[in-house]
Amino acid sequence: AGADISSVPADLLAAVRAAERIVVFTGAGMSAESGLPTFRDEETGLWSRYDVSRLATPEAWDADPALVWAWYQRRRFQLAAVEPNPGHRAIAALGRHRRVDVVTQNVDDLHERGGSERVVHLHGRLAETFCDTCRLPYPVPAVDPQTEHLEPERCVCGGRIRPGVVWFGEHLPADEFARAVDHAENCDLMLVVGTSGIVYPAAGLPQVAREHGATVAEINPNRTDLSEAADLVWRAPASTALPALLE
Ligand code: BJW
Repeated sequence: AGADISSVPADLLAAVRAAERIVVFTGAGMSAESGLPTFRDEETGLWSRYDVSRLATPEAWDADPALVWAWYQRRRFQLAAVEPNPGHRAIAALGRHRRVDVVTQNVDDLHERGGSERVVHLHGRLAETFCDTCRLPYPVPAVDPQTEHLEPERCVCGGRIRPGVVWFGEHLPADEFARAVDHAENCDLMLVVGTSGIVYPAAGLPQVAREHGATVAEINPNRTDLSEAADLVWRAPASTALPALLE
């Protein structure tokens, strides 16, 4: 479904036009129309097909690193084959003449490839890899594994090379989270795009923004845990809503 400027809610358009500092807080729905699956959408979501406890936890890594590594290598490989969508590009375009900070839960790099320069990654980056023991960065190329299992490479220290993402039960990178809180406290508009708002502490950021006086607007085709607390809601997909709203 397309969204042109005439379908943009007037109060949302007015909020964007009035804002001096905008935070765009994004989740997997932001990249869905680029071809990357979300986590929790029924049928298409990654976790309708995979068991999260076997893949996205430190316990999963300890139990079967080859299973986890193969899954992430496949996703890293897929990422190289997709492109930013018009939503990513619209956010970047707005950032060229306004202060826009992107705070993303996404592990893809589509905001950067779409042209955004100010991007905080709360849950790490698929493109990065590091040693699970000495924790030094250890870049390895993305490959498409032909099997369910793929042994991770070894670091010189003997540790295993793991994906540079934040699993359940792991702490978010402290510096990135601190920057996200700072942006939330100091913006006057937060656009919450394509996140279910289930995963904490990231999902607490809209509340931080509200408590500091910002308007919070949700852009999502579906209702979420954050909808009720949002000042404005637009039920629309990111790739058409954002260009109509921001450009
Ligand atoms: C569209 C669209 C379109 C579709 N356009 N929209 C309080 C209570 C209970 C538990 C906790 C708590 N606080 C913390 C926890 C534990 C846990 C947690 O939050 N659990 C909850 C599930 C309850 N949090 C953590 O463990 C975090 N760490 C932490 O808290 O550290 C402190 C600590 C340490 C030790 C002990 C205790 C505390 C870490 C969280 C790490 C999250 N990692 C993942 C995986 C990353 C790697 C990977 O990619 O594999 O991050 S989980 C996954 O969920 C991923 C995402 O970033 C994250 C959020 O998902 P997102 O982006 O919202 O996606 P979906 O699929 O959920 O939603 C998609 C949305 O898009 C939907 O709304 C659609 O409608 C929409 N959509 N098409 C626009 N075209």
